[in-house]
Amino acid sequence: MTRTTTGAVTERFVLHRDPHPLRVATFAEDVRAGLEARPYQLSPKYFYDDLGSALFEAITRLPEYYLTRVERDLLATYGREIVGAFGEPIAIVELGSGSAAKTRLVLDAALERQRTLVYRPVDISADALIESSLALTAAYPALRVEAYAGDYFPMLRARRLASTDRVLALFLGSNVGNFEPPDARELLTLLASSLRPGDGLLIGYDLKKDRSILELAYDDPTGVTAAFNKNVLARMNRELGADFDLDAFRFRANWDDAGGAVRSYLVAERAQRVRIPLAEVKVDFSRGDAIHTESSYKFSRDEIVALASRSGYTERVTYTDAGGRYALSLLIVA
Ligand code: SAH
Ligand code: AVI
Repeated sequence: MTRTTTGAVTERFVLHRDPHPLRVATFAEDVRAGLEARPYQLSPKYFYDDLGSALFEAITRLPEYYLTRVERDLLATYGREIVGAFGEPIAIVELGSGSAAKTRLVLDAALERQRTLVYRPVDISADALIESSLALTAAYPALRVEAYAGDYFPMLRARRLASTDRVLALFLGSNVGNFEPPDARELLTLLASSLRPGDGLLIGYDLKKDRSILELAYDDPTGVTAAFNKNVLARMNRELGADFDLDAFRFRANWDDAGGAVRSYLVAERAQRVRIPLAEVKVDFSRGDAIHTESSYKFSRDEIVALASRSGYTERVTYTDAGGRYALSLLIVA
């Protein structure tokens, strides 16, 4: 079913969303499939309920998590040049917008060139999406927000982004790194097919670097990232009636050099049975059993350019910080 509910929240903010009961059923089905699989796995998209989005925002402020700060600096330096690569007016689409804090740098650059602007954020975290959309329409009188609360894939398959305007799509924050390579390719291909030749995709990604820097960025000493991961257990307790004991799991993040990703896990500290009534599943964990919660792939520029060309884009320009930590590539739909 692809029913959605749509409503004008304010005069310049329209929200499209999946009806709530369907979202809970999908969560339950995905949890059952992931905990019946070996090794156990859960999709990182379920980190992001209201609390998960707030914990992610806290991560972006950690000294060890350099990604957000470096990307913000790149957008502050090159935002005008990026927007200037297109004729005006443009509309801006964003996948996984979150708080959209860095997006403001792109909106500022666009609004220097055109009087009004349409911004179309997509995010699975409805609370974060509504909060950021309200904040943006309040801060930018010339902005109209058409937001979509839901998963990227069904939204793109339903062609909800079709537009006659020139579009600059944003996929920031190394979000692409949370997809397995075939899924990243499918997502970028779907996005290209919803855009038109000549439209742009600005993709932000973390570059490969020393293991020690990466492992510290993903397992910070304050434990914010551990709490962010454990929130998926808490969320199953809240929404699916599960009885996870959060203290019985320990968080671990390791750089997998062969795979090119930081892999995150929640590891059972002791043997235990967990019941998840709404997913109709019982799991008997042995001590040391790990649930894979997230992969964060790291890239070289060449890898992104190759992924882009297999997905229907050509590279216009790539920007990197002086330390070579992070990159933004402006891709054009071929
Ligand atoms: N762009 C922001 C936020 C990144 S966090 C930044 O760079 O800081 C990742 C965001 O993507 C979250 O807001 C999360 O809710 C959203 N997200 C993750 N998986 C998603 C999916 N499958 N479909 C839609 N949104 C998703
Ligand atoms: C949103 N995503 C790109 C983050 C990342 O870096 O993989 C999520 C995150 N996980 C742990 N810290 C941050």
